[in-house]
Amino acid sequence: MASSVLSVATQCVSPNASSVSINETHKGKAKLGGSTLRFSKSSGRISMTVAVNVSRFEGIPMAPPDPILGVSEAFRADTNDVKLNLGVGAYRTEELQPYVLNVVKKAENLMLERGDNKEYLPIEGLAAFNKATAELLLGADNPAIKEQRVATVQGLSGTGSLRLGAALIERYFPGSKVLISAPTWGNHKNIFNDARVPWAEYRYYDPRTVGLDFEGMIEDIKAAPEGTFVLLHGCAHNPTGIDPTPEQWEKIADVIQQKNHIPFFDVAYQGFASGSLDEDATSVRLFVARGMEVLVAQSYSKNLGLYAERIGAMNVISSSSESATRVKSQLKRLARPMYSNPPVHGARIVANVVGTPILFDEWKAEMEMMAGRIKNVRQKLYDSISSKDKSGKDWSFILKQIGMFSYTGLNKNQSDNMTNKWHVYMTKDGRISLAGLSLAKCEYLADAIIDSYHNVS
Ligand code: PLA
Repeated sequence: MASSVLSVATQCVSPNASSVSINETHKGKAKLGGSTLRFSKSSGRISMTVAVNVSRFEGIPMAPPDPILGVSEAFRADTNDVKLNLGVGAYRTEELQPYVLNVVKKAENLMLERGDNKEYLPIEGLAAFNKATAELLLGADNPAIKEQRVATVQGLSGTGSLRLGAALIERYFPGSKVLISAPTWGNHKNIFNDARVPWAEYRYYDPRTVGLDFEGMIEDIKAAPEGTFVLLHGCAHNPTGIDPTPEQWEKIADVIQQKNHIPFFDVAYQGFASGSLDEDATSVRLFVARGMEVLVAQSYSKNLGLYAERIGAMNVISSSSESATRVKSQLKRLARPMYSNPPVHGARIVANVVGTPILFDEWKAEMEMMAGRIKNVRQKLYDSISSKDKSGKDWSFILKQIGMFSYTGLNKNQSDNMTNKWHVYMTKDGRISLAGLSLAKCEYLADAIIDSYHNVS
């Protein structure tokens, strides 16, 4: 622990005091319990400072572990071989190993061959990346892109891009609220709290049907004051895995348009939900095609497996190119004092993969493979649970959910039992990441879920 000076006392102290020694240079120190006394002598007076092992950070309390990333820390500490990490949404192979996509390795080789330098990027990021990411999101021939109505700024993956969007709201829409789904990805609340943007919830999940509370959602969006930002998950809703149908998306767009709200999409799983980049972007494109102004945060953590590269983007689709230019200038102004400019490596990988037709096609195939593996374990988990559980409970919701997660409906006690008894690590809201599950472990997981569901209240 760092020691700090608690008090400075200037007093006459005999240099001959038993525990004290003063050297030739008239300076000295002595130990007293856990404290250190320091002396210096000037003009016949001895000044004494008492350094005690009490930190000036004493007033800072211990933060709780993160509800998602903290699960990985607990997992690492468990020495039991049967342990399974279904906490964080990170793709694993059937052997439960992290996976670096082949297209990523190829893009990195290209970068190495070219000998790309490490100069700072502009504040808004790599131009080739910004172009590629907006086109991937909206479709290259989208009129909004052609009309230069899209302000795109490279961000620190999905989280950093959301944070930048939140900062824009805080600065230019003071007092405006953001409506978020109940439940939502836990970090959404932290992001808006830290950006000092007030938020409220709209109904989303109906525990009775283990499905979407569509009526509740529409009512709550309707009831919000005009000009509210509505945070929507572009696809593969986290944590529930429940997405609106295309017809429901149209109705959601109707209400948002009627109420003059501003949709704010979080697109963290494009291509990862259905296996198709275009299909997973239909929600966003539907709003843009209506001429609405839309905010979209993108992430390449999951679909390109670039988790630690922190690559994503904040896009603002505006109704005019002039306002898009102004918005972009302000996004840059917000970014500069926060992190100055974004990292280049992930941006180059994305730009190379999206901009090289052979790599782009290979990426799509690898994404289909990953999405397919998740669908396979989803099916196997359902088959295992429904054949083992004789209680008659309907587990078909597992198959109806989409994306990397399954929202099991297990409560906190039951989730604790999964971890404490079965060494299955998961978030306490009952979410499991199927991307961290193998076909080989489905039977084991089914036993754990059945035990926790029926034997723990
Ligand atoms: N938005 C949603 C809906 C997410 O689920 C996540 C990641 C992000 C944004 C941000 O990811 P990024 O910053 O890496 O781009 N959610 C994970 C990881 C996969 C996490 O909590 O950080 C999850 O396990 O929920």
